[in-house]
Amino acid sequence: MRDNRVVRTFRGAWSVAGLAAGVAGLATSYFVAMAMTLRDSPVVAVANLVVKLTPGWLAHYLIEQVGKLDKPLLLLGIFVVLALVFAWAGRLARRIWWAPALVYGVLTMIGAIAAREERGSSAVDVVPVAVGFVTWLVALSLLTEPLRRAELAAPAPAPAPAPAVPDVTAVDRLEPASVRADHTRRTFVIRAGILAVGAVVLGAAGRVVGRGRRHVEESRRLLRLTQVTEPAVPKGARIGLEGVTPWQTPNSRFYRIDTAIVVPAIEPKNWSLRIHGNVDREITLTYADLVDRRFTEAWVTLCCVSNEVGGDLIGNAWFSGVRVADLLREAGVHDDADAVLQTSDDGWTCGTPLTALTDDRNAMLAVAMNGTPLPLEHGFPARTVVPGLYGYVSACKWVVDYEVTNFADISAYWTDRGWGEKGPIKLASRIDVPRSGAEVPSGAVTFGGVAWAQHTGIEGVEFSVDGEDWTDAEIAAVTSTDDTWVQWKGVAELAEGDHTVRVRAIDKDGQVQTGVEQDVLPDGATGWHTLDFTCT
Ligand SMILES: Nc1nc2c(c(=O)[nH]1)N[C@H]1C(S)=C(S)[C@@H](COP(=O)(O)O)O[C@H]1N2
Ligand SMILES: [Mo]
Repeated sequence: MRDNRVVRTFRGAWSVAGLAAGVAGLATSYFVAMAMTLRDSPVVAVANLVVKLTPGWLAHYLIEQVGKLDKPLLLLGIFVVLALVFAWAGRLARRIWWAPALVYGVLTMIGAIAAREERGSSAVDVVPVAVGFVTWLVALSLLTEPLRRAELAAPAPAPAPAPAVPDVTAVDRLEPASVRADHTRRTFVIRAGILAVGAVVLGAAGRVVGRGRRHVEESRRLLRLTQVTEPAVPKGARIGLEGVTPWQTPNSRFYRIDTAIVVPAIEPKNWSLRIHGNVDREITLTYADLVDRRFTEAWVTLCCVSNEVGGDLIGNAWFSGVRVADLLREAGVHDDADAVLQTSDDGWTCGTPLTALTDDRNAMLAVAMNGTPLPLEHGFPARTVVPGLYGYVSACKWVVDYEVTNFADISAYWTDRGWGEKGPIKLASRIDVPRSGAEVPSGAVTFGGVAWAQHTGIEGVEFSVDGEDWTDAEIAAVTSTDDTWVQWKGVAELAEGDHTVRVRAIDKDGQVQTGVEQDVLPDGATGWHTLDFTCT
């Protein structure tokens, strides 16, 4: 006689296995995200991505229908979809054991893309989804293994089932088989139970672990930095050509480089900076001390030494903070010192030339970026910004220690790894328009981009098409400090066909940007940015 009861129970069990495995993976990924103090768990990152991808008209329609674009509602929706997909993956496993891996792979890809789209994300931010993926695979095989055994042990339906199911008709129907089935069923229930409890425990632990960052985000949100002003892009800084990188880089688009797998989450009240070493008086500055001091504000273009020719590891923001020169003067720097060894809360170090911190440039212990307290990823609550030096020798984020010292006596994170000691930013320029490989109408073709020579200033920009003579480009007005990049544009009359354009800049010392190509290691790339495009 056909035993439908057993078969039906099992089909449900496969869905339950899928669901339990799915939840377990969500829990581990959530926990890892919180332990890494990432801004959001993968699911929340996906919700953010959905919001970002929702076309304007649809958002508008939803707002009219539902009243607002509701994040909790969206999250609920995502969880419902996930639950269905998880259950489906479990059922797929019954017939095609490897099919769930594909389903999980797709979910993992979506999660990884969402994680990378998060503000200030870095490559390691995909670790939580990767952990979730592994959890899904392990948990599902743990749960489906007893189910497979139970199916083999269970009395088979009378007519042979679909061919993909192993031929179990030969299994005997005596007592031991059903005992075995009972046993494997118990194994299944126990494993599912352990996974469920584990998921709940991890979820709770993740909440506790993530609380640190949430508190700091909240403290940051509540800060009122009265001396910080809103950024106002100087008149004339924009060249007015579409496609050229915006002069001001919003915090959400600002490149991020650091060695921190876990972004330090520091409460302002727990932060202090110690200034010591070759000084008359050691100083310890609290956050309250810091924001009580007189502020300085400036546009500064930060650049990474790892920025390749034509690369985008560069950004321009309005920074607010106190002058490092003033702090060092109060500490009383000894004459024989030539360096400040900066240390961040996470132990990263850099050695900065003392002169760059004490001369007339606006070297700053910054607390705000583009008019808001520093984002956690960019060094909250305080970081150093030194115009004219690459980040790796100057722009210490989450900085907690300035040791006045000598280059001869110190080693720092990147200089230990073969990078140059001093790190002045090199004169450079980039083409943003047209894009490499673009097709543009023949005739008058417009070129544009940015050029920089922080703390020296850009005098001019030249471009050359198809190896012809260098032509002067028009450059936008520069701010008074010369510490920012400059937008440029130019026009050339071109016939149909393939073309090549290159750019070079001239700084205010009269130095012409070199065409000698050099790699980023050890102290920054050189060479002319060159790209190909086609006129149609
Ligand atoms: N604590 C800390 N500060 C750091 C780094 C780091 O790894 N750790 N990287 C430096 C490098 S190499 C650069 S280019 C800048 C980048 O700053 P940003 O991430 O705010 O753009 O930060 C600098 N400050
Ligand atoms: Mo860097």
